[in-house]
Amino acid sequence: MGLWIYLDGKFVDEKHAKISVFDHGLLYGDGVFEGLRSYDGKIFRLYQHIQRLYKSAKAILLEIPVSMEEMAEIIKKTVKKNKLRDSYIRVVVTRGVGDLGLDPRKCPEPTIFVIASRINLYPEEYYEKGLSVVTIPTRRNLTESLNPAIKSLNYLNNILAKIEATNAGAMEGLFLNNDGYIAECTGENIFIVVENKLLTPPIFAGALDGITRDAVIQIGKEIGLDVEEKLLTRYDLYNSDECFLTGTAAEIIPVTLIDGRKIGSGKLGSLTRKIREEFHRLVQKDGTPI
Ligand code: PXG
Repeated sequence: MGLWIYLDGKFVDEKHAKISVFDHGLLYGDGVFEGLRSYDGKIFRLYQHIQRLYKSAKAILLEIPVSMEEMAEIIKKTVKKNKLRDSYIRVVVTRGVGDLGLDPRKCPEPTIFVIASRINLYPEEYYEKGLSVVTIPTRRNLTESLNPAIKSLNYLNNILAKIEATNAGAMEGLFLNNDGYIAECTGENIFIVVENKLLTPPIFAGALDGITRDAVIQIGKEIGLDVEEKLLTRYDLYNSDECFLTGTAAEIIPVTLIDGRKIGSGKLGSLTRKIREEFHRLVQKDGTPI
């Protein structure tokens, strides 16, 4: 027996969890999603993720046909049904089935599915030795075109970036925005440590308003760092003492090489280690019980 997938009001075996070839999520990437995580039976920042999902949906004029409270129940039930305590949860809402034209008015009913499974983004050793990251040629989507704050099903911008990073022999790709400032990585936000300062690009630079990012900003303040959201250049990154990425899937992972420049000592830095320890404490303590 595989996983139980929540699909439009029912739990179905993963083999039978199928959606139509006429679903506009597939035909046009017309939809939104979230990636959450549960730790020891508690979903980290559940309501923050749900709020972001509904904001993404609102931005694309997609009305999710269940309330936020119902969505929370659906997510909790999906984790429970799969008897998972530590899980990665994917929530997807598409425009639904329509015809072969773009017009969303032809899609009367959004499709909703939730997958609760596991994820292992980077091999464990990289959490100690750090990732190598390269700046990639593709620029982050323009805010005025497809706002990176929308977690839409159209991730081609990110996928192209990932391919470019892989082709360059790096583990991750660093996006610049169209003005040349640092935006984020393909599926993670970016931070640097400079002396006692913790710096990260503002959301308007072309980053997702990351929930891990938000938790790290809170942790940074709690441990006495000066936290600042600031436009950053590659020069700032190359000359930082420490650099790390944040994301639900990756959690907190150090970066020790950027475009061939060694960052700080070239190993996991002490503040990154400290922030990661605090983050692990937070996810075990906080969270909505399933
Ligand atoms: N930026 C982007 C573009 C993301 O997709 C983050 C930042 C981090 O946000 P959170 O809220 O998770 O701290 C994300 C989310 C993957 C994968 O498999 C990663 C994400 C989403 C989907 C898949 O690498 N990260």
